[in-house]
Amino acid sequence: MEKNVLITGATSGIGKATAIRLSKEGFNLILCGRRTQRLESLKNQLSSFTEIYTLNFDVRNQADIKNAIKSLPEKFQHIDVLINNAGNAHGLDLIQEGNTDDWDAMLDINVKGLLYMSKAILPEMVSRGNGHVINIGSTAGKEVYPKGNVYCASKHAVDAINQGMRMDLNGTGVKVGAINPGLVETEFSDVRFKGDQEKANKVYQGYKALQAEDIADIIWFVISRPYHVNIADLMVMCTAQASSTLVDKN
Ligand code: NDP
Ligand code: 8X3
Repeated sequence: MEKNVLITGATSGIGKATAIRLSKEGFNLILCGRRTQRLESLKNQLSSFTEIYTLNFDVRNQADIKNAIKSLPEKFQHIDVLINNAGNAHGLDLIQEGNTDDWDAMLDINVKGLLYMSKAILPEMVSRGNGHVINIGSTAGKEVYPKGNVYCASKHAVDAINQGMRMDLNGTGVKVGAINPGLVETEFSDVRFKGDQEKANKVYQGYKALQAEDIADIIWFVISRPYHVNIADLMVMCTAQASSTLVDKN
């Protein structure tokens, strides 16, 4: 049977690059995001390579997720691979100066959104005795950096959930693993700095950051291993980066 892969956050960055990569590797794709126009144009771009279905919802809304998954046509109802990728940082502030709306967004999207998606899809994987969940964490889930406070907390939560999922699903046939990138040049910093392009561009200046396509390559590698091989927890940084706070910029 052809494999169906569901990607959250497919309208941009890592999710979009993964959709493009996997479309050329024989996977059928369910592409999710809030920006409908971007979903439709990606569907048009990739439909000559594979079958694409788009779903438009906010991962914060559990009811919308459930309805979206229920609405899938029969062909797409078995989801072989769930890529929990949707997420962002909102702000980069000292904890005492942080914006509570930003905190809510990061915890609701990066943590609860990932949980709601998993809750909507895991029971079907378990009943089939087969499936693969890939959680996109971050180096920010492995170490904390100044002003990263709540974003780092959200990604530490993803790290914990990834471990917990792997334990709870042990014996069900469902594989679980995380990919934890360092700095990747996407719209991530535009979102973090609320459209301040100058600040966003600065993050990637003076060195070669990871590109979204680099992570897409890794995701392809992870999902194309034989069934008995599970990449449980992978960390990747660009060569110029040694830790969240040590980047060789010249
Ligand atoms: P982008 O900003 O380029 O993409 C973020 C994606 O998430 C978009 O497709 C966006 O879609 C989706 N998204 C955000 N909020 C919601 C929401 N409420 N509901 C549904 N979808 C949402 O960033 P990246 O590609 O860089 O980020 C993807 C993942 O990678 C995130 O989890 C991020 O934390 C992680 N990551 C990123 C790193 C980086 O340096 N870039 C490093 C390590 C991890 P839309 O707005 O259309 O809904
Ligand atoms: C994204 C990378 O360093 O901005 O998770 O936290 S970083």
